[in-house]
Amino acid sequence: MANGFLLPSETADEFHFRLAVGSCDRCSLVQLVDEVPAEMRYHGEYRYHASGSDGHRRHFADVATQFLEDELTERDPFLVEIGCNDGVMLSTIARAGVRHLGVDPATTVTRVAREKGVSVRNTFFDETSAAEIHEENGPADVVFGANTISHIGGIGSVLRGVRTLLSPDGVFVFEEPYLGTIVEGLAFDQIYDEHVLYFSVTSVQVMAELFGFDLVDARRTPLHGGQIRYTLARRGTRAVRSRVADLLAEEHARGLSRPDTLASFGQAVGRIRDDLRTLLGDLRAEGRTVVGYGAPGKCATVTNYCGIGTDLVPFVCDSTPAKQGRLVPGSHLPVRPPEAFADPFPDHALLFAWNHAEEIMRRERDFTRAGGRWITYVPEVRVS
Ligand code: JHZ
Repeated sequence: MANGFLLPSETADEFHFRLAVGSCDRCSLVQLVDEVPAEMRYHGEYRYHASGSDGHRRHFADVATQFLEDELTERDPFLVEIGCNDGVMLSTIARAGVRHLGVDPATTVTRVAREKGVSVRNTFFDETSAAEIHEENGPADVVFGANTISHIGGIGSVLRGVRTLLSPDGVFVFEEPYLGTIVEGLAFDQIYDEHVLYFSVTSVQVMAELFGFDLVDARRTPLHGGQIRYTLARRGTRAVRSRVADLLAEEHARGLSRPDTLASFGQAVGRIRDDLRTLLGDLRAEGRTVVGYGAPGKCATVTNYCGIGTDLVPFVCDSTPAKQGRLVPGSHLPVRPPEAFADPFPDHALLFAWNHAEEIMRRERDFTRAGGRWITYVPEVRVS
């Protein structure tokens, strides 16, 4: 499990599952074949903090400001966030004094949100909790989710819940990893237990219609290598932006949902694995040192799929205190604090947190100045 960072003493009991994706030939939604139960993924030990980078903090402050300006303008508006994590978005809404509720079962991270003045309900969002929230607070003008809606296998219950909770002219907005970016950019490390659903505009439109919504907007956003922010509204209540038709046409022209497109993606990913293993093996044979940089959820997929153990990469540095002193799930690379990176600098750094490349490379410019080289592997293995 991508966020199942474990203590060295816990390796004997580690949970494993088969990571495989399939696509539905009726609605074209790509999804995990086996889903790890949600209670095993989001709980009091959840270790991902969404505020962990400058880029994320800026992005979500902008999202909140946009909601305040465009959607939360009527008297006493109400916004609900599904999966509020450490309050990276809701803290701006809370500071503006706007009524809000974060719904998130992961008590570790929501404790931080509460410290920022965010109201939280520690539960999963589904049709039952949505009805309770509606009963207690009235309708929501906005229901938002970022990197959470794609985590929920029981998406039907979520959409039924949103239908109950949303005000007549409210919007359901969610931004999630985009199948188009994953397939085209060969970002295979986005595939892991937390990402149960891999949305495309095509599949989200089918999903919206099935549950009485229109997909009224779909726009690209930059996080995690390129995502899409979808806006759903009750059928017939809002004009549909032309961007939706443009993206649908683009997906159709690219054959994004076609089985042969997905099969070629699988083959290209296999080539990346071979190239990366060859490179790391050659560096080891030459006596060069390689350290991993960042222990994102993605790192579990890459290290396990490519067979990267401590023989090739002795440890990984990550700034998240909750991950330090633990092991990357499955591959068991030890996670150390960022200070270990410069003590001394390795010859090469394998950049697992490639979506934060600019921020990390700026922070670690002494490494490059000292002659250090970065290894990236999406969309191809490269040393720079
Ligand atoms: P990052 C998360 O994925 C988890 P992950 C989640 N499942 C999800 O859906 C996706 O986001 C979309 C570290 N770091 O943001 C911090 C440094 O060490 O790519 C993080 O552990 N130094 C909710 O886990 C990791 O890298 C730094 O300077 O793939 C980045 O994780 C910076 C900037 C980060 O998310």
